[in-house]
Parts: sequence; structure tokens; C-alpha cells
Amino acid sequence: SLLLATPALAQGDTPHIETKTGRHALIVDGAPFLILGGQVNNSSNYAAPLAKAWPVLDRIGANTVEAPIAWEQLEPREGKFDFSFVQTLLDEARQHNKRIVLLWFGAWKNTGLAYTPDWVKLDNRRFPRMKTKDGRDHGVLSPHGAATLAADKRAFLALMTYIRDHDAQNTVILVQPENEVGSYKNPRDYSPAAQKLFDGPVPAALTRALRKPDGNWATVFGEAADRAFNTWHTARYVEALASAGKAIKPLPMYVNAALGDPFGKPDPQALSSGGPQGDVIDIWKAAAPSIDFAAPDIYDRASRNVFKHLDLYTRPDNALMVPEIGNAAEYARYFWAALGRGAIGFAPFGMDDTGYFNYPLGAKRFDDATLNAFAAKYRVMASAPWAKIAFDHPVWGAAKPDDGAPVSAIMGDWRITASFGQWQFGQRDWFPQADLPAWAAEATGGAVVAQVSANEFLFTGDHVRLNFAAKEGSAPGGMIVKVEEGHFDKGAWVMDRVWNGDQTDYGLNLIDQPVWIKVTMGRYR
Ligand code: N0T
Repeated sequence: SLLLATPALAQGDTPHIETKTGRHALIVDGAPFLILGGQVNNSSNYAAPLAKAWPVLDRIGANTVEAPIAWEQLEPREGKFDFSFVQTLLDEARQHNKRIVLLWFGAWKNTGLAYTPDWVKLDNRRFPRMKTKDGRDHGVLSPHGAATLAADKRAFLALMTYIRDHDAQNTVILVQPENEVGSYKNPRDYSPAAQKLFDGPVPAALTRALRKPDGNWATVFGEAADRAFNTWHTARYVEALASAGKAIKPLPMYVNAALGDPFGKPDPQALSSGGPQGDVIDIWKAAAPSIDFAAPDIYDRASRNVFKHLDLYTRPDNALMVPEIGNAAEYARYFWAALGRGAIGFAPFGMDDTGYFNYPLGAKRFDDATLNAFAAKYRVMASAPWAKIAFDHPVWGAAKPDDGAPVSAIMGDWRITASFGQWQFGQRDWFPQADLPAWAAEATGGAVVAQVSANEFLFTGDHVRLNFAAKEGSAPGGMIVKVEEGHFDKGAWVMDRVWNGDQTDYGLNLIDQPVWIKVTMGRYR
């Protein structure tokens, strides 16, 4: 039988990322942990709106809240810190049995400086904005501002110190210094001081990491030089926060990216230049070794783009996590696509009942269908030791693509195919008169599969049909031997019933009641 018991709880073990054979796990309380998250709205970092987050987070079955701490609220007057909301967040998260991903809204929030305290915003001499090419102020702080870094870092370290001293139980499991860093419509700082740096040599640490020849920014990076330069310096700034923060409490830290078109030629004017988009992860890795991973904020509904973004952040040196995704129902299916790439976490954005919705990025409003789209998935995942399974075994996932076509993968000797938009009985072409199910026209459906031994698979999903077969060209006689539905008890598989007959004759169908299925393949002789 499948034994998945977790090791004894390692007391006082600070959360961290572990990597083996190219797979990653977020270790919390000594065991792999899957973030079933929800991010609150931007201005929900006060006690009253936070109270309106818990019912939504409970409704979807989240185990983690992602919540901002604003520099302006932590240090309203220079050197005078106010930790009252931090403590409220810790207290309430514990009461509601949630872990916390702490978002530090400092110098950069969606690139802008809106979350800095007034004494920063209003003092452009001490905390300089970037300059445009024609010498105007750009509304983004320069990453070259030494005083900006010193002040931002001091506040961030005050926050990390507070967490070290008031969170021995590690309610906070992950920290995001800054939010969607970079600069829109001005690829870098063109101030004289920045220009001097730009005309100088590219740091050897970067040319070495990228296996590029030495030279100045323009000669090494050509037309991508402005963006490469701002990326390096922004990442160095964030590295200064992260490395000093980890020296206080070594929590894992990540950065999030506002994404562009993953197939198009990157336009440094349109992108948040400096941010950790998929094509510049290598610069971030070289500049910011204290950052555990870069992560995509997904507000693109096109499935082809979403799959590409997920692929770009799935690397042996980068754990995949989706710290933000639109909270409309059609994004929920990408949960399966993310987990199938080994994601350590997933969080729709705007998960509180304050009345704000960021449509067209996410939902127009919450209705039952929208909340259920996330809740049903979180519920079935919370019932399994998925993070450990996915750390120890190969996994694959599928979400219904926009064209509705089936998708398949080879795992070992077997081919697994996910198809969408069918009733559970038979094949569509047998019953040309029958109507199609409602979900055939909806952007819903997906599954995730783990190969737990050569011939054994675990999977779950919704609005999907899975077929398991011998892969083409393999020895004859391959077949499904047994299909079990079951649950996990202290990490071990417990069979509840065997699926057979209608439940297996036309593929294995999961619609709106996702459960765990174990499939055993074999070969007759
Ligand atoms: C996200 C969220 C929040 C033309 C948007 C996405 C969050 C931040 N930004 O609600 O502001 O704090 O991380 C930016 C996506 C821009 C798309 C513009 C398309």
C-alpha cells in the first residue's frame, strides 16, 4: 500500500524551500506544505477590512492569507514604528487557522511609490524619483537612491524583527519584499548618476552568470540594455532587503512579476522594466541569491499564455508559485496546471468582502459558482498530503485549453489523456441528439496526476475525463488493472470503493465532486 506518512514535526524549524531532483517543496513545521491561498485587496491592510477577508477565505477553504503591510502604516513618522496591524494580522490568522504570506509594500508597489510614508513621498531630494530621458521626474523611485534603500531596509528589518520576536510558531511562512517592482514607460533611471553607472562595466557576477563577454551595458545587452540595467539594480536593491531580513529570521522570500506577452518581443516601455518577468529570471538569480524564487502574477485569460508563463517559472532553480491570479471562475482551472508543474502554492487575488473587484483582470463579483470553482479544488487538495507526494514523485497536470482540445502526457510506460466537456457516459459522437453538458461551453476543467510508482497513479480533478493507456510502441497487453476511490488517513491511502462498469468503461470522469482516485496499470501475458 501507499505509505505517505510525514516525519515527526521538527519543532522550531523555520519555513524554508527544499529542492531535490529538480522538484521543490515549501517546508512548514518540518513537512511539505501546499499554499491554498487567497490574497486580500490592496487596502485591506487594516483591522476592519481584514475582518471581511476571513469569511471569503474560509468559504474557499484557504489555508493561507496573503496580506500587505504598508511602509506608510508601519513607519508613519520616521523612526516611529507602529506594529498594531501586524499583530492584528498574526492574531486573527491564528484564530482562523491560516498561515500568512507577508507582502511588504515598500518603495515599489506595482512600481509606484504610493505606499511609502509621506516623509518619503514628499522628499524628492533625499528619495529621488527616476529621471526620464528628457530629464523629467518619473513617478517611480530610483533603485540607485542610497537613502531610499537605507530607509526602506530599516523599515523592512523592523518588520522582520517584529516577526522574529512575535511569531515563534511561524504563522508567517513566506515574505514578499516589495510588489511588482520595476518601472512602466521609463525603462531605467536616466539621471546623471545612473547614466554614469550605465556607461560603466556590467558587473562580472552578471556577465559570468549569463556567460556573456565583459563590456558596458550597451555593448553587452544591445537594445535590451536599459531593461537589463534596471533589472540588475532593482534586484540588487531587493537582495539588500532580503539578505538582511533573512539574517534576522531566515524565512523564504520571493518576488512577483507583472507579466507581459510571453510570446512577444519584450517592449521595455510597456513592461514593468526591472521586474522579474520570465525572460529575465537569470538576471534576478545572479543579482538576488537571497530571493528563493520569482513568481508570476497571472491576469491573462488566454490559456496558451498562462501555460507559457507557468513553464517559464518552472525551473530546477525556481520553485513555481502563483502568488496572484485573477479571482474569476475561469482562472480556477489553472490551479491544476500549476500543481501539475509542481507548484508550491496558488492564490486568487482580491479575496475579501470589501466590495472591490478588479474586473477585467478578475471577477466582476463573487457568486457561488466563482467561489465554488476555487473551493472545490482547495477542499480535495486539503484532504491529501499533496505537497509531499509532488515533492517525492513526478506529477503532471492539465487545465482545459481555450480550444477545449484534449491534452495528454507520457508518464513512464503510460499515456494519460485529459479531455473536457463530456457527459460521464459514453462518447459524444454516439449520441448526436443529446445536448452537451453546460461545462462544455465553459472555461472549466482540469486534473492533476502523480506517478507514485511505475504502474500506480493518484489523481483528482474536476469537469474532466482521464484515460490511461499503454503508450504507443510499448510492449503489448498494457491495461488498467484497478481503479480505486479513496482518501488519506495520516498520509496513508485508504481505499473506499473500487470503480468499475460505467464508472470506468468510458474513461474516469470527475465532474463537480472531485475525489481522489488511484489507478493501477498492468500488462497481461
Ligand atoms: C496586481 C493587482 C494588485 C493592460 C491588480 C496587476 C496587486 C498587483 N497588479 O489588481 O494591484 O497588488 O500585484 C497588474 C496587471 C496590469 C495589467 C494591465 C493590462
